[in-house]
Amino acid sequence: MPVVQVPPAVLPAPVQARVRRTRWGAGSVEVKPGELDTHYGLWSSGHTGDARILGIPSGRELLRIPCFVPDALIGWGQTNESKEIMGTRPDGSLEYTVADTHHIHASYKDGIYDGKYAWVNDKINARLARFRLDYMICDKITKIPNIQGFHGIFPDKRDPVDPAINYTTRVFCGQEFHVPMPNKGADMTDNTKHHCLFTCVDAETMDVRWQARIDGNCDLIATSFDGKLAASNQYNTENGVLYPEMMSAERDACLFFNIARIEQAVKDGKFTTIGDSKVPVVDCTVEANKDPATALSVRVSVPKNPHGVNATPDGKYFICSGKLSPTATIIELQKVLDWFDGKLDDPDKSIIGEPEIGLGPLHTTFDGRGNAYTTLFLDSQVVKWNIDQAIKKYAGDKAINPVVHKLDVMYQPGHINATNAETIAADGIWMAVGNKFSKDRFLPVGPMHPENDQLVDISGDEMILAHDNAVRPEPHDFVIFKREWLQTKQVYALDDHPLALKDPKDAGVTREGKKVTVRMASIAPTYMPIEFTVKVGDEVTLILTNLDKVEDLTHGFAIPEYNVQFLVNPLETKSVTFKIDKPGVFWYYCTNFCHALHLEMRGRMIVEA
Ligand code: K7E
Ligand code: CUA
Ligand code: CA
Repeated sequence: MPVVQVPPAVLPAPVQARVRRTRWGAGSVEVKPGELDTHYGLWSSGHTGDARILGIPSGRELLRIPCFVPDALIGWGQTNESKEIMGTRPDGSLEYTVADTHHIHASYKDGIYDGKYAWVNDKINARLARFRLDYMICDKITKIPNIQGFHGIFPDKRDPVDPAINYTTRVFCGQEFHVPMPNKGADMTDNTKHHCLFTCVDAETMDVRWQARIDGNCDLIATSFDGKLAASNQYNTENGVLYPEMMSAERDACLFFNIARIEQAVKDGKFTTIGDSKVPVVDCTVEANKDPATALSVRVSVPKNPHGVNATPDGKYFICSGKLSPTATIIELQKVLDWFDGKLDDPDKSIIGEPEIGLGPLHTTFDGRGNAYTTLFLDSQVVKWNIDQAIKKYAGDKAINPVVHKLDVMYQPGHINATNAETIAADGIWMAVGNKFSKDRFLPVGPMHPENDQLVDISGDEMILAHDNAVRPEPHDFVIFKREWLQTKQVYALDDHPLALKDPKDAGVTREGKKVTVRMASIAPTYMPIEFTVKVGDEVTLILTNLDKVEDLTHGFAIPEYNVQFLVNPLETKSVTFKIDKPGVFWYYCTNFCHALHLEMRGRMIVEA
């Protein structure tokens, strides 16, 4: 949808206000009955450990996608298929049942999203989950070895060397907390032996390709549109353990990685390994990378405990926020590449702007018209500022004020993102702001407050607050993009599962000793079979295929006293395995309203003593 720019100067003031509101692009936030949202939002969920799909501008939550932690609705963490993705202990129980998702990003092709994958991190247990966006399910989880406090992620946007690979093939992962390497009980109080790693995961196989040992830590990650650079802001260049130590330096850094050189070093065998891990680890510490001709990484200094690093949609700059400094730092990527090529003597000369924007700057987004929008945690504001003006000011024109507008938000904002803003096609229509506190914005619900996601119209000169949206704590990051970039499939294919029951005539029970396999079909309003008999001491594997192929015709399957409940969507197959330990009659039934005879959709598991 092109933004219609009506020149307001030629209109009377009251009309200007209306024109700006209704015709300057964004229009009404209301999505009327029968209408659809114009944009998808991918939201992390924080310590509920999953991800969410929102419609924008309505702000409606359309779906939660479980990944790291069990989900009672769909049976995630209970079905054999989901347990295999999540990882189990030898006794079959889940390896982890808690997670903390922060950063979610989607796969790229030609600088925009290709609608194929998205990834999210688990900060608690150092895992990376991948979502298939066609089915909107988690299909792989990778445990990152050797690290703790896995925080930032970002997919690359193309290959640094091969021009034919114009799409995502890597996901970069940052480690925030220093640990001994290996972390197996030695060097526990010797801080000099604690390190952080920057990790590269293969986007397709989800195998860990390589890691890079660094000084200081990683926080957020950004990648360049040309594929050549990835970077992490570092708030703890001091390698401190206590927060006063972490705040002792006036400037920390944005640490740049030269991806092509690192991968060449891995190919050339210039790496070590850590403990039992086979992952190649290259050396990206400061001391080892002083010579630009061979350096794998370089630090650009950023004032004090920066948080957030974001790539501008024109591909030219990375912007870091000061957090403890009231500034944003603009780093020109070509100049960083020039340093690696020996054409720039000091990496800090890649800094081409450092505007003062307000207190507690955290994250930045863009409108595609040259403006940046940064959250100010301490001021409870979003500041809109002009990147070119900030560059001109830094170059010497002190009279310039790059700040365009400030908007109060409610309250203490963290992440921020505008429509299409992480791509080359930022459209400057809507912007969402994730506020960590909501205080008085909603009906009181006791001590535990919701958070407040606010939507802002950024299509005009000034930002206009469009609506408040109470959210369950606590999403951190999110991306928003036009709905045309994502085509989902509404029905599974029977061949997606090797054990799908293709013909209801094959439904029934087979037994091998104490192992019983129940192959079952659901066709509204019945299961096939509607009765089966097992014995105490058996181990039952029940494989259920939903043979209804009508969109939206989802069935549930629950067994009382056996702790079984999961969903099967149209043509989906899932299985559960459980021990039989109680004799009696147990009505299995459909939990998901599917048909006029939904309540009649039930059958009996008869358990003989
Ligand atoms: Cu992305 Cu919340 Cu993990 Cu900033 S972090 S606010
Ligand atoms: Cu099937 Cu309700
Ligand atoms: Ca610091």
